[in-house]
Amino acid sequence: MERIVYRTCTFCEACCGIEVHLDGDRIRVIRGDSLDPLSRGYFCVKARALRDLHEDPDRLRHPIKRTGRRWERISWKEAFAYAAEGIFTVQRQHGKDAAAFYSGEPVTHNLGATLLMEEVVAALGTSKRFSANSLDQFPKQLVSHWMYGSSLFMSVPDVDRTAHMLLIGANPLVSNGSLMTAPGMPQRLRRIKERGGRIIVIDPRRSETARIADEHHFVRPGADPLLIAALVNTIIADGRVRMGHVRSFVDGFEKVKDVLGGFTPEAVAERVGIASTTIRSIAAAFANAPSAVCYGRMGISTVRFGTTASWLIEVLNILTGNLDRPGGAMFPDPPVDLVRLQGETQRSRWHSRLRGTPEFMGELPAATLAEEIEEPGEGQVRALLTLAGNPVLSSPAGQRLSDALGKLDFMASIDFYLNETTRHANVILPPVGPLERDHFDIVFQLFSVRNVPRWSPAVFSPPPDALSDAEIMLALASRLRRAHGGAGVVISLAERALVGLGADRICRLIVDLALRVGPHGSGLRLWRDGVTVRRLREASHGIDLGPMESCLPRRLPAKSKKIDLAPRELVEDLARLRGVMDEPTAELLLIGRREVRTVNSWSHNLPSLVSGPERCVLHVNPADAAPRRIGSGTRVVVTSRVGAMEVPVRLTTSMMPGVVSLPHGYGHRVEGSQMRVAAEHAGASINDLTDPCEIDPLSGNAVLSGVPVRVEPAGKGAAL
Ligand SMILES: Nc1nc2c(c(=O)[nH]1)N[C@H]1C(S)=C(S)[C@@H](COP(=O)(O)OP(=O)(O)OC[C@H]3O[C@@H](n4cnc5c(=O)[nH]c(N)nc54)[C@H](O)[C@@H]3O)O[C@H]1N2
Ligand SMILES: Nc1nc2c(c(=O)[nH]1)N[C@H]1C(S)=C(S)[C@@H](COP(=O)(O)OP(=O)(O)OC[C@H]3O[C@@H](n4cnc5c(=O)[nH]c(N)nc54)[C@H](O)[C@@H]3O)O[C@H]1N2
Ligand code: SF4
Ligand SMILES: [Mo]
Repeated sequence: MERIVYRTCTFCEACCGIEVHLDGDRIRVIRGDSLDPLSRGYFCVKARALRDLHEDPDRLRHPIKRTGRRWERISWKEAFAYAAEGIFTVQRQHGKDAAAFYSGEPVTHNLGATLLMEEVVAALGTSKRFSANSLDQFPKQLVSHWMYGSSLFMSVPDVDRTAHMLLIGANPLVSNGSLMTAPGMPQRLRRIKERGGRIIVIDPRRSETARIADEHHFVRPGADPLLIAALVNTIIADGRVRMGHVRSFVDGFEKVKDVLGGFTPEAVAERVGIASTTIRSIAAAFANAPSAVCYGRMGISTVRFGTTASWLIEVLNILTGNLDRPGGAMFPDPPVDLVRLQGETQRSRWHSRLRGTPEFMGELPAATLAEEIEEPGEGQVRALLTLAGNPVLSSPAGQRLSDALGKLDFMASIDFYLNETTRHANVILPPVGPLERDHFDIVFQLFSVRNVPRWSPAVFSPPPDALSDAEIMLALASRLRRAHGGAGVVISLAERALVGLGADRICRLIVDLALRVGPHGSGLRLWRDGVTVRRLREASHGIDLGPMESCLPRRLPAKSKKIDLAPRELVEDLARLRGVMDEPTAELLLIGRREVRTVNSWSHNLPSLVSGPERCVLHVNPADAAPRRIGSGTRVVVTSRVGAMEVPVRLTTSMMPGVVSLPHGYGHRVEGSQMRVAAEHAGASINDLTDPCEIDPLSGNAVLSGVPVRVEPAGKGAAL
C-alpha cells in the first residue's frame, strides 16, 4: 500500500518540508513538499539520503560493549547499568567533575535529545560540559547575551524582503543557511536580485554564493573585524547614522563612535586585502539601500576575533536602521518561546581548570577538552559521555583528542555509528534513526525567516527493542541519579512516574505545554484558537504564522529594556584588534570548505552522498602553487604547528592568493571504526592541523579558519 508521510528533513538548518513516499515499509522516494509554506518544494540531494541512513547496515541497532578489541551485543538493561556504573565509579573516586559531557550538532535536530539532555547533565552534576556550540556560533550567542540580554535572542536576516545583503564568511548556497532557517537559499538569493537588490560577498574563496553575487571581494582570513569596523567608522564619519525606531533604547553610541575612530578604511585596507575606496563604496551602498542586512557565519565566527566580528555586524545593522525592520535583521517570534523560557543568560559562574576560560551557557570550550583529560590533578577528566558528537573529527587537534580519549577510565556514547570518537567508548547506546521518531524543530524556529511550525510524525514505528535518544537519556539519567544515592522518596517517585509515562510522550507534553503558553498559544483562555500539538499534527504541511515582525523593545530579554551597543568587554578588547594591524602575516593560511553532499563528519557512510570525484582535496591558487612546484592533481603535505598530512591538490583561481582550503569532517580510515563506505572515501581531517591553543579569548570558541600552514609536494622527504 502506498502512503506519503510529510515531515521536515533533519540534516541541516534549512529544515525543508519533505514527502516520504512509502510502498509498504519501503521508502520509494523522498522529495520536497511543494505545499510547505517555508520550503515550497525545495529540497537537496541529502534529503534523499535519509533513505540510505535508514537502511545503512552499519548503523548500530542495539547496544554494544567493548571487551578488549571486540564488541559484544548486550541488552539495554545491561547497557544502562554498565554505563551508569562506569561513570559513577569514576565520580565516586574522583568527584563529580571527573566526568565530562560532550554533545554534538545533531542534538539540535532531535526534539527528544534537545529536551532531555538537561536531565542527563543534571544527573551527572558536572561542570565539565562541552559541545559543538564552541566550534561554531558561540561568538554570536555571547554578543546576543551582552547586547540584548539572552544568548538565544539572535537577529536573523530578513532575506525574503531585503534590498541589500552583505554576506561575510557565509556560503548559504551550499550550507543552505545557518542561524537563518531559509530553505532554498539559491532561489531566495536570486529573488533579491530580481527585486532589484544587491548581494555582496566577502570571502577568501570565490564560493558558490560569491559566484551568484553582484560583487565578491577576497578578504584576508581573520581580518573581517577590521573591515566591518571600517564600514561602521565610514558610516559614522560620513554622517549616515540613522538608527530608526531603536534609537530611543540603544545605549553606547558615543562610546562606539569614540573607540572605532581609528579604524578608517585607509588604516585597515592593507591588512584586510580590500582597497580603501572599495571599503567606502561597500559602506555607502549599505547605508543608502532602502533596507539592508549584514550577515556573518562560520568564516567570521571561528576565528581569533569571532566575538568582535559578530558584535560589529550587529552594530552595522543597528546604526543603519536595519535592526528590527523588514528587510533588515529581525527577531523571529517562535511558537515555543525558548528565549522567555530560558530568561537572562548567565556567564562566568565557573572557569576551566587549566586555561581559566569562563563558562558560557554552562559550557567550557571544546578546544580545551583534550588538555582537561591529559593533565593530572584535581578535576582531571577521567570519564566522558558523548551524545551525537564526533569531536575527534570536529574539534581542533582531533588526533590529540583521540589519543586522550584512549586514556580515559571510562567512556559511554549515545550514537548510532561506531566512528572515530565512539570507538573509544566502553559502551555505545544507539538511538533510532531520524525517520523512526517524531520531531518538532524547537531550535530552528528561533532562526526561521518565516514563522512556520511543523510537526514531523515518525515515518516508521521503531523496531522492537529500539529506543529513541529521549528514552535513552531519561533511563540513563534515572540510573545515574540512583547510583548517586537518589534524592529522596518524592523525587524518586516522580522519576518513576516520568519513566513510566515514556520519554517520547513526555516530549510531546512539554512541547504542547510550551506551545500553549507561548506567544501563539491560547494560554489559559481555552476558547481561543491557539497552536497546539494536536493542531500541528492535523496540519501536515505546517501552520503559516507569517513573516518576522518588528518587536522591539517589547521583546528585548534584557531587564533594562535597552540594547547595549558598546559592551564593556568588547570595547576593552579592541586594543587586541589594533595590535593585529602590525603583526606579520603568515605566507599561507588554511580555511575550511563545505560541500552540498556532506553533513559535517557523519554523512560519508551514505552511498548516494559519496559518489563522484574525491572531495577531500586542497584548493590552492596557481600563484601559490608555482613557486612551490605543485601541480594540479598531485599530492602535497600540509603542515601546521600542530600536525601534518598528505592530501591531493586542485589548482583554482577561486582561492585568494595566500589562502588554501580543505573541507572538514574527513579522516575516516581509522582502525576500530565501522563505517565501511566512509572508509573508502576516507580523506584526511583538517582538524589534525587546527590548533586548540588558538581560541577566541572572549567566547572560548575554537579557531578553525585562518590556520598558518606550509604546503610542499609530497614525497620530497617531508616529515609526516
Ligand atoms: N575545521 C573545521 N571543523 C569544524 C567545522 C568547520 O567548519 N571546520 N565546523 C564545526 C561545526 S559548525 C560543527 S556544528 C561541528 C560538528 O561537530 P560534532 O557535532 O561533534 O560532529 P558531527 O560531525 O556533527 O557528528 C555528529 C555525530 O552525531 C551522530 N548522530 C547523528 N544523528 C544522531 C541522532 O539523532 N542521535 C544521536 N545520538 N547521534 C546522532 C553521528 O553519528 C555523529 O557521530 O563541527 C565543527 N568542526
Ligand atoms: N552541505 C552542508 N551544509 C551544511 C553543513 C555541512 O556540513 N554541509 N553544516 C551545517 C552547519 S553545522 C553549519 S554551522 C553551517 C555553516 O554555514 P556557513 O557558515 O554558511 O558555511 P561554511 O561553508 O562554513 O561557510 C563559511 C564561509 O566562510 C569563508 N571563510 C573562511 N574563513 C573566512 C574568513 O576569515 N573571513 C571570511 N569573510 N570568510 C571566511 C569560507 O570560504 C566559506 O565560504 O552549515 C550547515 N549546513
Ligand atoms: S537543504 Fe538541508 S534540510 Fe533541506 S533537504 Fe537539504 S539537507 Fe535537508
Ligand atoms: Mo555547525
